[in-house]
Amino acid sequence: MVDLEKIKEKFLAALLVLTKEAEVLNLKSEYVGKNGVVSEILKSLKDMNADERKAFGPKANELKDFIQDQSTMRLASIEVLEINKKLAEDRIDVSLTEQIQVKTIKHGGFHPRTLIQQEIEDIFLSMGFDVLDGPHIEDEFHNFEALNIPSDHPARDMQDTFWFHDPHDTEAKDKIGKKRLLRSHTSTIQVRGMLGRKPPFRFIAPGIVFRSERTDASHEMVFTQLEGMMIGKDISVANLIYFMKTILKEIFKKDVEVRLRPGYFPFVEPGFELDIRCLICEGKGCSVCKQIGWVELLPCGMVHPNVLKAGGIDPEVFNGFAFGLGLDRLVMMKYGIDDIRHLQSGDLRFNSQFKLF
Ligand code: FA5
Repeated sequence: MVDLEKIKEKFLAALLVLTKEAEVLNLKSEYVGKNGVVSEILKSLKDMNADERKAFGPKANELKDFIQDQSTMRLASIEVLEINKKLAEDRIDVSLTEQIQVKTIKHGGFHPRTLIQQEIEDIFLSMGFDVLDGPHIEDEFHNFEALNIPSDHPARDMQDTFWFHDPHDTEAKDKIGKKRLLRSHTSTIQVRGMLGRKPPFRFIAPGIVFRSERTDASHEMVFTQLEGMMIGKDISVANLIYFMKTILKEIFKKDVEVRLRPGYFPFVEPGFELDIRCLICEGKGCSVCKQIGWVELLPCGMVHPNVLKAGGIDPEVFNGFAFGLGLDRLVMMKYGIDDIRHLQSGDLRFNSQFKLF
């Protein structure tokens, strides 16, 4: 009588070292295949007498089932091993890809205007200002009327505005009765900002503006301003001047020479022009400062009562200041850029000189 236990042990010892699917299938066939060891034993049952068959038959069948089950389990574990091996081989080596990128892809840099704008926004945010945005396509109310510049006011000619209609055609209005234009300054945001707030408040609003102007070293047709407004009680010109100087010191990280002179803007009273000593020529005279050694940078003033009224604020109770920083000119002064047109050139050799991402 064959020893089924020995056959079982031999099968198991052989099975456990196998690592390939084909090897397992071969082993299984050696035992329970058509002419396999166990299959032959089962065939021999018919030659046994009834008692032997009764004692041996179930054990032989159990062995057959055991071999089949063990083979199936081994096949499943080999499949898992192979999947894991494949995953390990296909793993993406991120550091390798990066090395390749460094060689083949050039990294860009932030535009210098973006760098300065972010820096200024951070300074103002740290002083409790909100940062607002506004539409580039404006109506004449926000660009002029709300700023104390009615349609017959000569100050409308101070900024050569791009209109969507003939500005002299009084009938020319859009479907909802408004004359549209490309905003000529960020002061449009003053009334928009005031209407949603109760004093005291303070905000800045950076953004591009559009003017039909002849370009030169310090003038563009599309340029950037940064509007600022602070409204509260008992705000004075001294506060305004201190504030402007502090901001310039923060931006330039050193004392810069500035001068304040009277300036006329219908939306402030009194109004000032704050000029900076030209840092391109150090005041000697160049194309940026038009040979005068000073650059107009930061007009400002105390908000006119009519503007406060347009913003829903009682001028008898509250007052405040506003300013309109020329951001492109500030960038020029900070980085020593001698022509504003470089900023809009799109020339990557220019842009890549500044801080990388
Ligand atoms: C204004 O636009 C006023 N809205 C500023 C203001 C706001 C005054 C609040 C008082 C209170 P102005 O036209 O001067 O003002 O322009 C402001 C600044 O923008 C200038 O000092 C200058 O730095 C810059 N700027 C003006 N025109 C150009 C231009 N064509 N190209 C580049 N920068 C310009």
